[in-house]
Amino acid sequence: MSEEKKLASNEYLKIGSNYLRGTLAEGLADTSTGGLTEDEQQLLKFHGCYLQDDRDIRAGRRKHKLEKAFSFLIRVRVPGGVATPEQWIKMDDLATNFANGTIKLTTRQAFQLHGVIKTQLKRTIKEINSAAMDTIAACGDVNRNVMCNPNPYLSEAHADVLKISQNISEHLTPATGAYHEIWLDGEKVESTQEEVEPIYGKTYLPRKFKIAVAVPPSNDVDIHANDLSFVAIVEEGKVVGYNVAVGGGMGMTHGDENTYPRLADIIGFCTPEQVVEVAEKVVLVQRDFGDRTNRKHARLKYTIDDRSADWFLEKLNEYLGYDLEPVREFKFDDNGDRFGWVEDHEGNFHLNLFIEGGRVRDEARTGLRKIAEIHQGDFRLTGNQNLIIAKVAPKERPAIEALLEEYGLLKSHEQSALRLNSIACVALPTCGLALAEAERGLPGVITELEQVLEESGLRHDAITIRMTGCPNGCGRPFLSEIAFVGRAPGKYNLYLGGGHAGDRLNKLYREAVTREEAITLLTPIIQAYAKTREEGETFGNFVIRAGYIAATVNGLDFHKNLKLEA
Ligand code: SRM
Ligand code: SF4
Repeated sequence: MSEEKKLASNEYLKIGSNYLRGTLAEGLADTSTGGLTEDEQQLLKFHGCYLQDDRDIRAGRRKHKLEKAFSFLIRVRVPGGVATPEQWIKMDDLATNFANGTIKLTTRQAFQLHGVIKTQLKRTIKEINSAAMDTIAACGDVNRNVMCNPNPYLSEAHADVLKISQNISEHLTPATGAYHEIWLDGEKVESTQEEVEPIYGKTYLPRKFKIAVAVPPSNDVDIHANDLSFVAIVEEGKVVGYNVAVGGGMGMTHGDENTYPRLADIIGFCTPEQVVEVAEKVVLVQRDFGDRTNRKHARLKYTIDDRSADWFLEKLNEYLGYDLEPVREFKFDDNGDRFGWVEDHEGNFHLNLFIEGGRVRDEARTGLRKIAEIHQGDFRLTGNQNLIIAKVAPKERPAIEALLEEYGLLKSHEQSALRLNSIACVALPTCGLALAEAERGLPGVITELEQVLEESGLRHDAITIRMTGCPNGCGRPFLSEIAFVGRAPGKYNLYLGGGHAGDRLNKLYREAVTREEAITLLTPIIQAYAKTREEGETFGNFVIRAGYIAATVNGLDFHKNLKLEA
């Protein structure tokens, strides 16, 4: 038998933190630095914040022997992506008063504020809570913001899945009083009182945990990037239950073959009444069997690969005390958004706007605030970093359209289909892990590719394209038809051949190319696609059929990468 491995250092930190308190309160009160200690930074994540610094000015400050330009990222949970106009206005106020003047809509339907300085952090979080939102468990080794298909045209079925995702979110929110104590001046739990964290226990989960609820034919939440997903099975307009998918994930490290993106396994079916219990038990199996010795091997995908999906299902059934039913049939068409106005069964209207890179700024921000001031419905953040102005009553629509027109938003979705199907993660200048640009880099790459698309008559053909500043995969690049994954400043690994519905991983096509080289490589492939594609053939399928990407797994390629048929 091999020697018992040492736990990862974060495990000791969690055990010793007294349910996520540690020395956070003291660290935040220390005004001699804009930063926090390493341990405090790790604990702060469970409270929804990251310490960052402005990387654009890092070198200059180092030269002048100045402390890094520290500031904080705050991630605000929005379960299912639904926010009220009041909450939008609050985020807008906070962006102006305490952050960098922008609101970031994330790939998991949450809000982010960047650039909040230490002395304003507590006040900002208090204000977020005053608008009935919170930041607890937006990050950290716990369940994160629960995603849900946000498209309201799905009528009753949609209302059901939204409720389910909100219930899962509530059930899996950590119970610790630390959040209230540190940020909201809540009463201190006396040290003699034993606090309990009923689901997670003292050491929480081995690693982050992500859940999504999808409604076919849309896979806009990208189930294959989530540890756990529920796929609604809708019959005659009613949700009869959910397929259960486990073990999806994106993150990998360049050059480390033990890390890889992985598609989820669809292992069974449960009724709507069982969903929250199934979610809890999946979390418990991962809590008990996940690898706590190596954080690069601690996600559920590795727990399953180490033991098999059959083992996992057996264990889950054992924890549940009953068996999941067999998987039901379903089909995804795509993982993008459906832009423009739609009318629902109640006669209300919904407008899916395109927000490039999810960054709400300048004129668009002013316009959306003005809309929030008069809007009676709600706002829905999509998993593709876009925004739906939802539940617009017919009599409300002209006033909203006038504002959209005034602030240049009405035609936001009249872009090339490539741009509309793009995602870029934040990357530079705030992300400490970025190796290359993404949010600031992808728009220009698309502009250049648009020329080729235009000449080839493909302006309106949806091809998914995603760019991330590193292989952690925050923009879910490995599930797109074209992906740029940051390798070094100005250099990307180019991937091709993902499934158009996010149901097949793409493959590495060329390593460490510049943006210009990538465009030169892509140009003839796009031209060939225009000329020789078969009826209805997606770009991802074409590059494999045409032989640009090998259709066989050679042992080094990604796990389970062969599912050619969508
Ligand atoms: Fe992410 C870490 C941004 C969705 C996988 N992610 C980070 C950090 C916090 C960097 C850090 O640890 O210092 C990034 C902050 C950048 C910044 O300045 O804002 C960051 N991730 C984001 C967001 C904001 C990207 C965006 O442009 O929208 C997304 C916030 C989602 C949210 O609201 O919760 C975001 N991150 C994702 C996704 C996509 C998803 O979940 O659907 C993934 C891939 C799915 C997955 O988890 O497998 C993802 N982020 C990671 C990883 C790699 C995890 C892994 O298992 O290897 C890291 C690094 C880590 O955890 O060590 C990371
Ligand atoms: Fe940062 Fe990498 Fe995530 Fe992009 S993919 S936000 S660069 S961690």
